[in-house]
Amino acid sequence: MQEKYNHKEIEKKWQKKWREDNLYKTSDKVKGKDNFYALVEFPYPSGNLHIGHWYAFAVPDIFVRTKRMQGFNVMFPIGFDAFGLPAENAAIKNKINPRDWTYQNIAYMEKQLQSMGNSFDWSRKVVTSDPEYYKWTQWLFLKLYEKGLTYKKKAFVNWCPSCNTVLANEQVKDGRCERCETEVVQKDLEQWFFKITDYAERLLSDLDGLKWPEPIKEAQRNWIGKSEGTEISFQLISSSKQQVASINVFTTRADTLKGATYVVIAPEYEWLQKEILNPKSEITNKSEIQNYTNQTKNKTEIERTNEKKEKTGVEIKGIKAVNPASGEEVSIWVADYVLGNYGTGAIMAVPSHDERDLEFAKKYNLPIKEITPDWSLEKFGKKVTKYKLRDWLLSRQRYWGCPIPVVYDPEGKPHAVPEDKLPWLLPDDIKDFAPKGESPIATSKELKKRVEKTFGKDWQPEYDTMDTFIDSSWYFNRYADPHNDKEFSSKEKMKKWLPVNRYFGGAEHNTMHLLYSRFFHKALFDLGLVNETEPFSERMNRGLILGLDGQKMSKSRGNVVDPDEVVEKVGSDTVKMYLAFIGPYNETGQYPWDLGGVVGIRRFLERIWRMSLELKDKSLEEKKLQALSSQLSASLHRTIKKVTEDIENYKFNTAISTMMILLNELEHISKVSKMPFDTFETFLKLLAPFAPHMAEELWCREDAHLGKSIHLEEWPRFDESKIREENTVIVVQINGKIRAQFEAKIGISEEKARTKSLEMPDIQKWLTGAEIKKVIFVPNKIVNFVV
Ligand code: ANZ
Repeated sequence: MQEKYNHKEIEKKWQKKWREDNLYKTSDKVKGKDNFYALVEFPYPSGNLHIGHWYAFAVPDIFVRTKRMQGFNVMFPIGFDAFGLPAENAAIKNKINPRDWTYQNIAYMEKQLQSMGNSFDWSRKVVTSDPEYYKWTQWLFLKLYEKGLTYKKKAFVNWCPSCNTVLANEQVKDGRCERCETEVVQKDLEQWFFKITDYAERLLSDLDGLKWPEPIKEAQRNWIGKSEGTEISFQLISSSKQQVASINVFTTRADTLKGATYVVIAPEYEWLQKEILNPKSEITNKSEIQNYTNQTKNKTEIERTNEKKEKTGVEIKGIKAVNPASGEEVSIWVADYVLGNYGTGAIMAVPSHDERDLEFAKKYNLPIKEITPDWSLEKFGKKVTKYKLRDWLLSRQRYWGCPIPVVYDPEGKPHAVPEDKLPWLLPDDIKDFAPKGESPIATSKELKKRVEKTFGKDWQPEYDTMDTFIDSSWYFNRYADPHNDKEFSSKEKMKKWLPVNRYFGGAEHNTMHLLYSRFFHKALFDLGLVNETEPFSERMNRGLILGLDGQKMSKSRGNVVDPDEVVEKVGSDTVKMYLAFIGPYNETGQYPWDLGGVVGIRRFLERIWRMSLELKDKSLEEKKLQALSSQLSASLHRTIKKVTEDIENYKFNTAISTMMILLNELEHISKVSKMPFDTFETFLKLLAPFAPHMAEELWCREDAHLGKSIHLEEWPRFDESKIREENTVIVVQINGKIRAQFEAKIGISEEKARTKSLEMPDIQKWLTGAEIKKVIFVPNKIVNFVV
């Protein structure tokens, strides 16, 4: 009886051995090798690895292992993005500390990740909620603060009434909280911001130099939303024709100025807010306007700009605006389809050319004036550039986040916590984490005491914590120097690794994480803290694994695939290889999990196992003696070429099918003759990134390898000249019917092919007595005698 492929034993054994040997630990420099930095988005410690994590981490490992075998000194680090709301929500539900919840999950997930058998360098692990890490998040926050890139202001913000915290625009999906789907409202609150808008132009123009897929770049361009237009000034006059004020409108269509039949200002427009409170104002319907602007406060930006929703507004009575091109007096309105924080917060409405204005004009019976667009009208204005991008709202009224290292003096003025007091620790004496509109940290006695003791009586702590996107905006720098307690990461070490060569991730990060990280890196570059202006040279987005039913996996649908269960049954190598086989990795497609496919891959691995055992029965001498037939040699080199190129282009699926074809051939050959052993060795090397445990096991069974890991072997090279097959089969036809065939050297001349055909008894039989009228020759393929 042949030994069975026991994945459990093999996988455990090799994972332990690799760990003990520190096989994937990367040093910063290896003589003669170039560094290569491969990055996967570090996971949130949600509690359990799901199949999505496998897809995100196990498949890129194929690429990483190949790079290592190709002679690069590869860094492939991993860590945990450990702060965040779910920990806090779970803590509230289960009455435990978010810290305990998080660290329990990390311990469990680390074990699960080990069972994946990935070539992660665990010695570089970072956990964003460790004080050793967040000390530097705070330090970086303060650097940006010193540079004037961090500021506090009162602003209308998105507020989730269920999570009781503010949300960044990016965290509001269709007017609802991204986490709990509660409808988001607007609140006027003092909040901290990063001035990402200062970097809008650089974030946009530097996209051109990045080797990123075009859809990601396009998503960022749209998000930044550059718009070149004109600011045009409109005079406001009272009913007695006195000039009251002037307002600037922003338009991208200055050529339509003559068609502007009314002016609209946003409810937040500062001048309007002041006028409402001004007793001498000429406006006659102040309370109506005030009611309207109050109503707007409950609406989100998404609602206000929703084209399907009916537009609303109120005329500002008692004053008019003068169209500078026509001199006509037009009415002024306040309407919430105009946003306070875009352009100038005011528009000229041209119903004959703008859909929204037309809809509004029809509803309120406003004039619609047909005009011929005329670019000479641009003289009324000055040229301006506007961006849709807003400053990054970074403060959160929640506990489980990096504390903002700021304190307030008795006058309420903010001060940075001095560097030598970092990490500014998250207080540990909080009992109730339930959100009440203010961070639970406000209940900490320890923090209050700490602040008074350190800074003086009546000094107050900042209770807000940072958005977790800050933690993930610089983690890739820390991996280069994860244990440094003097710097966030040394510039010298970062120089060895950054920018990241390949960043594997998901499309959900096209705008938030990827844009925030780019902003951070640029700001740090300007501070002289990093060596380059862009953190990630190449980025790819993977697709999505669906449940067996072809639907998105979710607990409520009951279609979630538990990777632990499958790994237990068929092994990590099979799961990884199946996920690589499911579809091209860099196309954001959706792939349903398919049990048949899993079984297919498992069988493929079992066939390789059997073949290895069969070969083992033959003596080494005999095996080495076998010369490769030119056909097999061509197949082998063609496979090496295809697999190498496919891996580089993330087409792991077609790389696997090419290996399957080669295995068929190898099986066939080993049945009819002795299979050359070095061919099988080459095959194992190609297999190593895909099924690292099995390849290692079969490799190390050969005495000749002296127990040296296959993962340290050199990647097979292909020889282009061997790919070209030397022989071909020429088909001989008579009147188009196949009558014989013979093997010949590629490039055989017409004359030789004809002579050879005529010598064949089968052909002579057919041609006796016939007159050859014509010979048609298709090089390397056909000789056809027309009789
Ligand atoms: C007159 C006009 C005529 C306009 C026309 C468009 C078409 P983008 O490309 O997105 O920058 N606008 C300006 N500020 C606004 C605000 N705060 N809230 C809502 N809408 C605003 O769009 C610029 C156009 O959007 C501007 O050009 C303005 O309408 C409107 F046939 O002015 B336009």
